Amino acid sequence: MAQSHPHVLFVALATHGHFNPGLHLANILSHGGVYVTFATSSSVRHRLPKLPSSPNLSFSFFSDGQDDGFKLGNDVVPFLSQFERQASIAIRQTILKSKANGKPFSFVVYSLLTPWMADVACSFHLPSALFWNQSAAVFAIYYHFFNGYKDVIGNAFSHPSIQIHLPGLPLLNSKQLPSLCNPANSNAFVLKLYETHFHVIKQEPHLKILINTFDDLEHDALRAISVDLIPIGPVLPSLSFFHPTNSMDLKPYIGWLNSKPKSSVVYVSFGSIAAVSTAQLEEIARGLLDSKRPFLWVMRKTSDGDEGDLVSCREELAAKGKIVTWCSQLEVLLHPSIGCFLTHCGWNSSLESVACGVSVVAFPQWTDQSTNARIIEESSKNGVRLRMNDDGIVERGEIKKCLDLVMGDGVEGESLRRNALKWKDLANLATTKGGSSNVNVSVFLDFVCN
Ligand code: BUP
Repeated sequence: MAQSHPHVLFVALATHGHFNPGLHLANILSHGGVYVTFATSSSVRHRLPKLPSSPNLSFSFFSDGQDDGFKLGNDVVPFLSQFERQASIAIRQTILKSKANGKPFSFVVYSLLTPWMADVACSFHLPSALFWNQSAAVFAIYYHFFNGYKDVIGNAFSHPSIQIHLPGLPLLNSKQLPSLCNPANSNAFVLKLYETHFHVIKQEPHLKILINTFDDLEHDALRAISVDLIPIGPVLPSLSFFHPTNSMDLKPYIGWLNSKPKSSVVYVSFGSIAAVSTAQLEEIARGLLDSKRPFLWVMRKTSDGDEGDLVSCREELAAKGKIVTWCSQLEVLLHPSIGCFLTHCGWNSSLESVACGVSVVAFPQWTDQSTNARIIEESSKNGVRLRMNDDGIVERGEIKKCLDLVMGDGVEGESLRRNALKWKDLANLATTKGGSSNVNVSVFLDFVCN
């Protein structure tokens, strides 16, 4: 029987890679006839992406100790453990309050790295679903890792020249596996969170697992293991909402992009967490200058200081390109002057480049990004991956070479750009009415409402 007022509690971690897609999904669900309360840290309040408004979406913010401004250093453990501690208390209170207010929750959706939410939901007898905001390939690799293949995967890291076979997946080498699986430098705390997710999945074989990908993009990876994954991506708001020509306020960097020829600009961003070394930053700067193309570069302030101060050629960079500390990435990727995305391959950035039809120069840093770079280079073939030297640095010559390849007139560049546009169409098809992801969202909504 359909519930009169289905009310979903959506919980997401307070980092952009998690709350951005989480909020987009919460918004999509709220447009599908359910009330959604999006619960996350109050530090997110000022960092929320622009969204089409929805009367059925509300927020519940709680303190995670970062209220004076979000600071995430290279060590994510204090942040994650504090988030878990404070969130699990606050969310229990939110659930109790919703009962007292006569708008009780009927369903919980929680995203990656909040596996403790399964217990919280269970203790209130609420059904729950996991929103896996990484790729299906990464899901399948972790699945194998926690189900008998830890040594095989570890061996790949000890012998970088070998390729390993994991059931249902293509041959993979250590540069294509999530870095957390490397026994030499794995972050035990974060790995434990992943392990808990897979423990929950084993305990609850009927757990709905929504995944931010789409069938055409990861057809084989979605079927690599015997867990039922529900592809609903790319989870993004309608892109017309983000189109620069629809923007009410003209941001200075959009004004700058407006002054550049079509497909001429390199957009550079390493996401909201990863920080590159000073030596690497210098090579990127020199590679960009040598390529003689205009660029828009997101240089974030990090716990180590302003990345821009670390580059010797800062003035030259400012003369040739535009440097910002943050931008509205979807608006930028949709801008006609963007010709290529030099990216760290966070899964959101990878999917956003697909959805916007922008070809990629892939520069993965850690966690799932190496696997994402493999998808870009070998599966969707909408980009190339930079190669490191023996000291682990990508040199300026390599950066210039790859930018020239992706943006140049050669056959390879043309093919990458054609593929990028093909994927844009396929992503759009998947999410429009009747498309594979759109149908999956509708089926999930029926499940939540009944
Ligand atoms: Br930087 C930046 N503007 O300037 P990923 C990022 N974003 O809108 P991450 C902006 O943050 P993980 C900026 O569009 C994407 O939705 C971007 O997520 C947005 O990388 C999100 O790409 C970044 O997944 O997370 O944040 O480094 O470590 O999970 O890869």
